Amino acid sequence: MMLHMSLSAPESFAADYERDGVILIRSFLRADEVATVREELDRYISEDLANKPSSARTLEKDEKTVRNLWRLEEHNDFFRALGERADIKALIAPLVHGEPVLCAVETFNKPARIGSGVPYHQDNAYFCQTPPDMLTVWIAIDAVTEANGPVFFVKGSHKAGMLPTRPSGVRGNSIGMTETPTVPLNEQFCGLLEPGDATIHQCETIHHSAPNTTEHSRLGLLLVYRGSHTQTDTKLKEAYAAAATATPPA
Ligand SMILES: O=C(O)CCC(=O)C(=O)O
Repeated sequence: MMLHMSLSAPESFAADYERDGVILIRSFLRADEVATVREELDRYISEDLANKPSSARTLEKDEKTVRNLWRLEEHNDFFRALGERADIKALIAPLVHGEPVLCAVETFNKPARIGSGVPYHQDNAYFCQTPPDMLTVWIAIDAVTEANGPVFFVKGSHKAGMLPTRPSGVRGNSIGMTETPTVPLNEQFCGLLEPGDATIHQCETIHHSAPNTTEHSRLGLLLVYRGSHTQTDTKLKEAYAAAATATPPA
C-alpha cells in the first residue's frame, strides 16, 4: 500500500486549467510511488495480462509489445486504489466542477523504437460526456523529452467545443479529427515531464503525439475522471461506435 502524500498544485492551477484546458503539475507522484507503479505495471503485464480479455490492451504493430493497457481500474486492485485516492480526487474536484468519479486507469506505453503516434484528437469523442466536465491526469513514469514522443496540446482549444471527427484507422485511437489544427507545433503546449510529473487536460482539449523512434521508453499512466453530474451524449456515442467498429482497439 502506498503512503499518501498531500498533493499540492500552484494556486492558479484551476484558473490556468479553465483558460488553457491543460496544466502541468510537477512531482504529482513521488519517486518511490513512481517506482511502485512501474513494478506493478511490469508484474501485471508479465503475470496477469495473458489471462485478461483482449480488450484489456492494445499491442504495437509487432503484435507483442504493449501499446496501451485499458481498464486497469477493473482488472487491478492497486491501480483502482491509486485512482480512488482521496487527495487526487480532492485536487481535481474543482476542475470537473463536481464530485469526481474515476472512469478509467490506462497506459500509453510508447515503447522505445516502435512506440506509435497518436493522431490529433479530442478525448470527448471517446468519452461522449455532456457537459464536458471530464479530464485526464497524464502521469510520466519515464522521462518525457522532445525526442521520445511527448504529448502536444493546443491551448484553449477546449473552448471551441467538439469539432468534426473522422475514423483514424489507428488501433487504440480510432477517432481523429476531420481537420488538423493550424496552430504550429512550436506554439503548442508540449508536456515535457520528469518521472512523477503530470499534465491534466480537459476532455475537449486537442492533443496528439509523435511516434517514439528513440532508445528511451516513454511510459505514461493515465487517470480519467468525470464529474458525477455528466451524462452520455448520444450523438457523440454513435460516432464513437462507428469508429471503434471500423478500427477495433484490440
Ligand atoms: O500518451 C500519448 O501519447 C497520448 C495520450 C492521449 O491521447 C491522452 O492522454 O488522451
